[in-house]
Amino acid sequence: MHHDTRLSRRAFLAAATGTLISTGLPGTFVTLAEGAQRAMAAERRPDGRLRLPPGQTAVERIPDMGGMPGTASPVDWRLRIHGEVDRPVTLSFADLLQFEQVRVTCDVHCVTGWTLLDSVWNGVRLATLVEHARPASANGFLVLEAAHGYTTSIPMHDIRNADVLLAHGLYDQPLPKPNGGPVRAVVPDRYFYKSAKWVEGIKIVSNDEPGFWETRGYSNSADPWKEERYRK
Ligand SMILES: Nc1nc2c(c(=O)[nH]1)N[C@H]1C(S)=C(S)[C@@H](COP(=O)(O)O)O[C@H]1N2
Ligand SMILES: [Mo]
Repeated sequence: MHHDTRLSRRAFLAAATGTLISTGLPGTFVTLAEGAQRAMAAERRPDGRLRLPPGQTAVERIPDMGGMPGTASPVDWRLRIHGEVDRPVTLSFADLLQFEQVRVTCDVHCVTGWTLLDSVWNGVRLATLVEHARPASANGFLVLEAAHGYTTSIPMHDIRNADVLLAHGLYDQPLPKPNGGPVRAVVPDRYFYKSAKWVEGIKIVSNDEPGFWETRGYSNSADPWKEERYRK
């Protein structure tokens, strides 16, 4: 369905990061059986939207979509919250655990066409962390800064959704390194490239700074129900 895109993304990633992406590609992920797919396609969310956004196929478990992992362990990991804030802070992993902990069950949607239903994440709401740093304005953007220069941005008002997290756990286990450990963002209602893995910084800005994929042809708004896959 999106094979050309997948292959070009793979080639691009290999060139951009020096890492060959070997999983999560066409044919290598396990999709739900056809009957289950059809049943899912008829299901709706509490907000009335389709459970499975257009053009998506549900998979059985989370594929590891690659990217270049950060080197931080929970012991040396730091998170810098900076930019247009009144109280810039640097947090350790131990600090992160001092904030209110939440457990969120949600669906995540990769722009290449797979959807993982009912994934379970443990972490801290992004809103909690951002409020801690006292942003200068409520209407700016968050630039999520990951290892090796991967970035993505989300509007400040999007983090009011209680499901938007900085996650350190997946299915109640420490977040595996390939999936972004020790700490990643989870932004469930946007294509999954907005969910930066190996997050090391959150920069608050009043003017948006489109990120890694957003400056390489992908949509900056990334709404799966509007199929906003590519930049117009
Ligand atoms: N730092 C970083 N974060 C990233 C990526 C990446 O390459 N680097 N890929 C994104 C994309 S396109 C997807 S689909 C998800 C994949 O997450 P997973 O590997 O846990 O399945 O991570 C997102 N976050
Ligand atoms: Mo993705």
